[in-house]
Amino acid sequence: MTIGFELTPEQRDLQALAVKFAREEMEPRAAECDRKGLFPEDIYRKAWELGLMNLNVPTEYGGSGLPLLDQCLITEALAHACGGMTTSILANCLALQPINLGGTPAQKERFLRPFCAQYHLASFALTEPSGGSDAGALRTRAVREGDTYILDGEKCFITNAPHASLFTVFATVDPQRKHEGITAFVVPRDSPGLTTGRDEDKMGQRASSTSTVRFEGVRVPVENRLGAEGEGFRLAMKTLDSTRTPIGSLAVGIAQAALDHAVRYAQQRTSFGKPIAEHQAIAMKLANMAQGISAARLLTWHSAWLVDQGDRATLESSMAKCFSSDMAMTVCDEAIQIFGGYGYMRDFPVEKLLRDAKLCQIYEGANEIQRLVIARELLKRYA
Ligand code: COS
Repeated sequence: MTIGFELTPEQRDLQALAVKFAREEMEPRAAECDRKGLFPEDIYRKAWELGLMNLNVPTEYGGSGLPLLDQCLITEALAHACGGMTTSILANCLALQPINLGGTPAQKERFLRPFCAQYHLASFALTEPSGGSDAGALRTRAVREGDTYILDGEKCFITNAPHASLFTVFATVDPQRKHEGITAFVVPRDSPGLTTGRDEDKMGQRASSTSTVRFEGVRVPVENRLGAEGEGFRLAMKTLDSTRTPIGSLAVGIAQAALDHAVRYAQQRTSFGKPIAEHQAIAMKLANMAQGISAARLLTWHSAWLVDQGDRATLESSMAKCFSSDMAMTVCDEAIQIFGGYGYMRDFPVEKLLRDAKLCQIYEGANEIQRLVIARELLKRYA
């Protein structure tokens, strides 16, 4: 396939659909949801009705099976309106990806199809209170008894957990075996012994919902295990190889919103007799912001393109996620600076963007982990 930057008519249509939805449905509610910490499920339901959720579910199971590049275009457009809502909309892709990658055809039929037939939310349950970065050291236990596993443990910071009907859960069948013991399961919400905690009061992305998930003697049939025992860690890593790139796009969408606000403000606001955009100090900031956004967008497109070619994109997806989220923090910070005192006030939109961008440096692997992954992959290429 040749390299091109022109979107196809279908991609432009998808982008236009997402932009329209973001402007008409998400943007008008974003500030209120942020202030009150509301979870606007009616918006998520509408996103599902329009085909803006479950983008990675293959067509044979009723989904749209979109290439990752198309998913990134949609993600960026939605995040321009609200990062938190976009995280909740994307969370299904993260939770369903282990089933896509590691499920048998029968499991895909059983677990994926219902998500395309009806609106449901799913959660990806990997992180634990004892630590999220060292995923190989997780403590949730899965003990086999006949044809059933008994799950015991606790997960934390799980997106959409209070509202999810299905969880992809990573547990260990033998903690001594570290990552070799980790096994993935699909666990329905109504499983006795599964409970979710209170909705966390977050700094940003407050329209998404986050809580703990507890497993106390939760019985999971062996048919709900994804792959063999011990294959869960690699499945989680492969999942993140494709889902970190859209997080990069989410950060790009937030940063683009910050730049758009900053440019409009800098063109209207005058000081020393002219619009502040015409002062070099501000113009340089705008130029740097625009450069960072373009560079990040291209990294996300390249990483998504590699995944769509069937290539392993461990390095590129970590770069896309890490660079874009760091860039988004810088751009939002500069946007606040351009707004001056107004930027610090909740009546203006840019401080929310900074709070929303911050999470992109932390979730789906903290940026320190992304740098570790990048360095390891880089050194392999020199070995
Ligand atoms: N694709 C396929 N296999 C992979 C892989 C990938 N992207 N990454 C690692 N593996 C394999 C390795 O090849 C290795 O296999 P072998 O046992 O056959 O050698 C195995 O998995 C263990 O990998 P590694 O030795 O790299 O594991 P580490 O414990 O050193 O750490 C990191 C790996 C730190 C990268 C991992 O724990 C991680 O990504 N942590 C962050 C977790 C995260 O993102 N959490 C957020 C959850 S969603 S909000």
